[in-house]
Amino acid sequence: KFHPSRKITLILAPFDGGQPKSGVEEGPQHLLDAGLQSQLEELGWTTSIDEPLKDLDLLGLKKDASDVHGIVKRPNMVSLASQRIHDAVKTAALKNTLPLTIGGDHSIAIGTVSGFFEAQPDACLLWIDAHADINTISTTESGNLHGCPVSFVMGLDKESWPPHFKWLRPNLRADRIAYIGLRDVDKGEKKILKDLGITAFSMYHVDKYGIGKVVEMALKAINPENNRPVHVSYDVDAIDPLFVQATGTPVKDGLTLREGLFIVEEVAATGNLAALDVVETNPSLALNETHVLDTVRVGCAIARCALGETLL
Ligand code: Z70
Ligand code: MN
Ligand code: MN
Ligand code: MN
Repeated sequence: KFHPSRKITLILAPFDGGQPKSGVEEGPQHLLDAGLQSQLEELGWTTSIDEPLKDLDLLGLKKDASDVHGIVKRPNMVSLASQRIHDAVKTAALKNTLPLTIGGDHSIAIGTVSGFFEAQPDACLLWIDAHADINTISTTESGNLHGCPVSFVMGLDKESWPPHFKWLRPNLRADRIAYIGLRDVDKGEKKILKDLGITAFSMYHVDKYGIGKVVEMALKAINPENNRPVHVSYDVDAIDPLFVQATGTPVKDGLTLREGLFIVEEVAATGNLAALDVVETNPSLALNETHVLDTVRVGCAIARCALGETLL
């Protein structure tokens, strides 16, 4: 029953406006150059690249110092890009293809999650990350919108939103998201996770229960009958910097590469993976070419494992 269409729409999101470091917009091209598309075809998927988004960086979206809303940086740029990505993901899902969005920074998930959940309102979301990315406009200390996408798609603190996000209709419920890999969560974010009762497994839980039990518990919480489409939003910084160096905010003591791949293998085994994001690959932040190749290879491996490579 694994995604019966066996068709992937590759959505390239070369976007860096959700955080300060440039280079993350080069992520998608590096994964393509590493052979991502042929690797997926090899697994039996038909792939097509969403044409309009190839030139996301040509939308005229330049970092502009006057694009601010209080402490929040580049609300206009992030809103325009995520609206475009929202449309692409929604269209891909409605065509019964699996949207695979390659970032770019994690602010693009404002578009991927809201778009996918418009097409599949009964879906659930697995957020794999060192960070919770659930800061609101009121709690963010950095003003970087890649630290806020989950609060947007949940509609938290909507009164404070920059006016640019009027197009966005929040459609993610607190009982439909689970986290794995957390280890760098802000105080304000911890309070939100607690107040809303969101299922969140940090590295502490991975050590305590083992990754197998953690994935089982995460899926049980958001998809108890195993009948919901699953969206996985995968920030490569969930995996330890030993394996993933080329990313904007490496945080030590993360998932081993095998643990990181196991998570998506297990989702593949449920047969319900229906949307995937792979974000925060930043080739400019590596110390050497080996680091770039390692990180890009991990990005491709996440996609392949999610799409069934290791299923027997
Ligand atoms: C912090 C913030 C973040 C990724 C950093 C960090 C968020 N909580 N996400 N790197 N990928 O700025 O809100
Ligand atoms: Mn490059
Ligand atoms: Mn992160
Ligand atoms: Mn993230």
